[in-house]
Amino acid sequence: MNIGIVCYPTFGGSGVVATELGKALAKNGHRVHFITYSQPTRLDFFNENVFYHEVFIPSYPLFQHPPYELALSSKMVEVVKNHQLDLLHVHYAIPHASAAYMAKQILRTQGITIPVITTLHGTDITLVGKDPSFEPVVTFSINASDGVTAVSESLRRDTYEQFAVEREIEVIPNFIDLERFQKQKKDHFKMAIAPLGEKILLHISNFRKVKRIEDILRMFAILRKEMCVKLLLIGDGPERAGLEKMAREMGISQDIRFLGKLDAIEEVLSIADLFVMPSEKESFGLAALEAMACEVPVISSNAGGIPEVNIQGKTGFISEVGDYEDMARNAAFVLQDEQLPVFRAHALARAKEFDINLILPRYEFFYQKIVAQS
Ligand code: GMT
Repeated sequence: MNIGIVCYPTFGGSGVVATELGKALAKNGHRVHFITYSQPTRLDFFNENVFYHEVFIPSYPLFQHPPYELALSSKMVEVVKNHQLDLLHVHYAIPHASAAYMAKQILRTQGITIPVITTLHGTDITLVGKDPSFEPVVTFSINASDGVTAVSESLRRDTYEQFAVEREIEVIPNFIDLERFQKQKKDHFKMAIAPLGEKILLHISNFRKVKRIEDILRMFAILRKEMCVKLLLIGDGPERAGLEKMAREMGISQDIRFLGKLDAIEEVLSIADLFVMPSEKESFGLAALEAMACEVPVISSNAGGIPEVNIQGKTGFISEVGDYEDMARNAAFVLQDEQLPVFRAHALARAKEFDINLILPRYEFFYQKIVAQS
């Protein structure tokens, strides 16, 4: 098939899922056209079936906010026409689903039918999309899509509860490339970070408020009174400066490293003993799945779709959002030398259930179904 993928090119989860999906489809012989405003972070290889079309937004002094959505629709029209696309698959509803609707209408006037599939990722529904500034457009454009998928059962439920959506929503969970995400031997790195054999806790995110990283600092402060631990924090975002200050004020900063944005996260995951995800909202928790694939158990909140990934008492533990004391107790349990290998093995086994080779055919099947119906 000739598939157009529209996504955010950034480090965020939806962009990563879209890019990895496109790469896997290309390897399977489909021609994949990425349409976005800059080269997706993980689109770092050459493949004869992968094409990248940059959306250019002309500036003009009148525009306080450059109209990205219009430029995106125009680019979609151009790519669909010139490359004979069979379908457009947009990731994250805002503004991609409504931009695709506009492109579809324009193409219809030119006698071209293009099915649109929208994949809902999380905050497009649970946070941003609910805002009255966006809600009518989000509801309309989801209903106007030819096919809709959500990355978890929880997100599917939230969508029906919070929007007047009548479309059938297919749940296709996120996936993992087990060739890339596997535990590597990185003893020298582990020695450098934890020379006394300290256990290593890890968190990766975009450092937004919704991630509740302050709970990690609080649970870490409790835990380090009981055992020798280090905390690594990967990523960057609006909360980082405040968290660094908080760590200094709590007197725990000597055991914490803020590593900033990193690409080769599987290398850091390879030396981690525990992954922490205390989010207030999380439709799936891709970072937790990446950790599990590298044999790292997960201490998490019970937000959204996380319990569909992290299994209580098996691959880690789940606590109520905000209950950092419970998270600290659970972490201390998992990190015991006789427990850790068992949790590690369960984490890997669970991650294998989300192998990209199992999930990719579900997208291909869905594509065929939607194209046949259109
Ligand atoms: O986590 C974020 O804030 C980024 C966000 C995104 O859309 O880029 O991630 C969402 O999509 C990911 C991929 O489907 C999910 O794994 C994340 O759980 C989800 N984030 C939230 O729901 C907060």
